[in-house]
Amino acid sequence: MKLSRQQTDQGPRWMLDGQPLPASFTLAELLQRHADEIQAWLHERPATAAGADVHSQAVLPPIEPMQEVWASGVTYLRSRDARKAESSVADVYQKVYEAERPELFMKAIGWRVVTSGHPVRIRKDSAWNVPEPELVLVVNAHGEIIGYTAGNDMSSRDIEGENPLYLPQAKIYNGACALGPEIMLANADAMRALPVTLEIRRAGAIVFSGETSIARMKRRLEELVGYLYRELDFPHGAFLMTGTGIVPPESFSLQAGDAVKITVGEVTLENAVA
Ligand code: DO4
Ligand code: MG
Repeated sequence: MKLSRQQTDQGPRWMLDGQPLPASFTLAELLQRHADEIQAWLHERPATAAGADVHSQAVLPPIEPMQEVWASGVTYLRSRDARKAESSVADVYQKVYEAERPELFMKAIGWRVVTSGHPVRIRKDSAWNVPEPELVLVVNAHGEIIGYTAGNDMSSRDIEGENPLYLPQAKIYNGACALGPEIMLANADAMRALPVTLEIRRAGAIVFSGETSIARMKRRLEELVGYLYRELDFPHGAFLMTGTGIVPPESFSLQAGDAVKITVGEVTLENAVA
């Protein structure tokens, strides 16, 4: 089952497998259910008859304004090596890759998120920028993984490389977080070997492409969620980016006009760089 959110002539509306859910449906309410109740609960929501009276106008990010997006870092060997190469203090990345406690940071609040068809941005005060294609977990209020989507953790490598304490500025700015466009409802077992691909085009030609698999991640998905929920409540549920396993070479930086295409399992996220 696939959830998406669209702007319609009647306002923002959640869709289930392309059919409008009742106007009263919210993701926050769905994410208060336990994982084993969700399918039945969704089947009880009558879709608007054939969507007859609802006309879609634009795709919206599959998140509500109050939901938080968190992110994990250095969960793949490739990310550890890229951080070590860019940083003036390479040691911290080696240590966090090996540590029991993962790196987790807040990436965005729902209203800041963009989705396919909307631009992502690079900071004006940064000269070295990359997209980070990531599996994004959708987690309910009880800390259970109930679905996934695709994500782009846009990152300024020179800012983080100068000093790891600049991480929030390298990671959090306008247009830095893209998710969606759909949420695939699935349990963690269905995600363990999902393929992830990244393709970047410039003036129509591919300038970088790469692929990986969730199976190459060092940490377990439940482990990342377990740390996030240890001392933090998410009454409306949460989204957790799980880290990148694809990093373009050191010589590469995004430019305005580039087209970024990320596929995670069955979800494809496409954004132009503003
Ligand atoms: O330590 C910095 C963040 C790394 C990151 O975002 C990633 O590995 O995906
Ligand atoms: Mg990342």
